[in-house]
Amino acid sequence: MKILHTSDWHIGQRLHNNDREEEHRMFFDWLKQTVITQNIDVLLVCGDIFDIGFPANSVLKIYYSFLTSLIATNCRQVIITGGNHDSVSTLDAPKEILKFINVTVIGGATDDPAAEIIEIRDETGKTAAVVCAVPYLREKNLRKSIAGESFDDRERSIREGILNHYLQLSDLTKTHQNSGIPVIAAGHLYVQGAVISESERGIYVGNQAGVSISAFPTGFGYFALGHLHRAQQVGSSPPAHYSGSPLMLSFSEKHDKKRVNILEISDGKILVTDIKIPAFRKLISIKGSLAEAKEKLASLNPESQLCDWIDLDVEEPVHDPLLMRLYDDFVEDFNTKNDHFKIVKNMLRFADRKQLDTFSADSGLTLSDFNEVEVFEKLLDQEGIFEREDLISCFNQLLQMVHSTEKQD
Ligand SMILES: [Mn+2]
Repeated sequence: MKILHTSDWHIGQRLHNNDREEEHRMFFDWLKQTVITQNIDVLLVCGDIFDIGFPANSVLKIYYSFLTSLIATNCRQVIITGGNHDSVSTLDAPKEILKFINVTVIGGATDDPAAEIIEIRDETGKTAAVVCAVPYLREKNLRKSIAGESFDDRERSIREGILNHYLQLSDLTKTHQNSGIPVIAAGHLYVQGAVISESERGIYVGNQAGVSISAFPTGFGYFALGHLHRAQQVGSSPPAHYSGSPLMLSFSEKHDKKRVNILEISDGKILVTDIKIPAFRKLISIKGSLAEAKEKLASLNPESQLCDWIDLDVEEPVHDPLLMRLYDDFVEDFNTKNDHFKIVKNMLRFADRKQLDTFSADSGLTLSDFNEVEVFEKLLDQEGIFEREDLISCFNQLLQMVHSTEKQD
């Protein structure tokens, strides 16, 4: 029996305001073909299905089209769990209907961890594996907040809450474990020591709140993780893997090899392999003086199926207003004349000028390098506000309302 583990689809994501729907459609075509050619029985998706809580109808359409396209395949069961980007109610709303096409949705945690336990049967109806489909655990699922509590105490109790959740699931699946049936634990969380990239929007998980993989209870045969966008293995016994996002969600992921993980279960053993996802477009960073950048841009060869996206970072030694004008014209002209390449992010800096905006004081970053939540978090940092989960979740809701009204079709 084969399970395909993927996560962090982020359908509806925009990169520097550029739509990715075409890439997502191509990914889902590829995924459906992979399900067929690899004879996948179960598809397990570990959170962050959508990029925002209330996605546009065109985004929902991509999701439902994909799920229904699996009906004609050998995939007998799809398990969808919610991530920190997902709204529990958006994911859960079609749950009852999706059941009829063998899609199980666990949008958020409830008081009953047993609801997350899904038995996977083989063709003969025998239980071949068990998936503990743990969604993103929100602070309210994990602990009661205590007035006057320190930041460290709060993080410690979040960690304990996470581990306790998995402990309950391990206890609840003891019978299966004792009969040699592999139990797979899903999760949408940060595991200590894992490598993060720029596109992960931290809601409450600062690095300190990460749980060490060795602290998890025993009894699981594999940890199927989501949350981090870089595919990586974070534990070996039992194997613990982040499948990573199928698309490069930020320029910091431009060299990442995107993949899905395949678990092959036979005789109670799990063999883990992975399959590379084709890059439908490349993300390219170009740095240098304007002349150097022009030369590098001219030497690019169109190789991708879709237009490649470019992050152009030009630095000139001496401040020159005329050059600023030439630069803007160049970027505009380049984008008008090119079908295969598009500059989606660009910056012109002068070495003799200190940047005025606070974001770039020491890092060389400008406001456009940050997403809205990161800017809000910087404000909280600046104001020394540590009780931030409610504020950030309120800010996210507002942001999602803005995003979901921005684009309607
Ligand atoms: Mn994510």
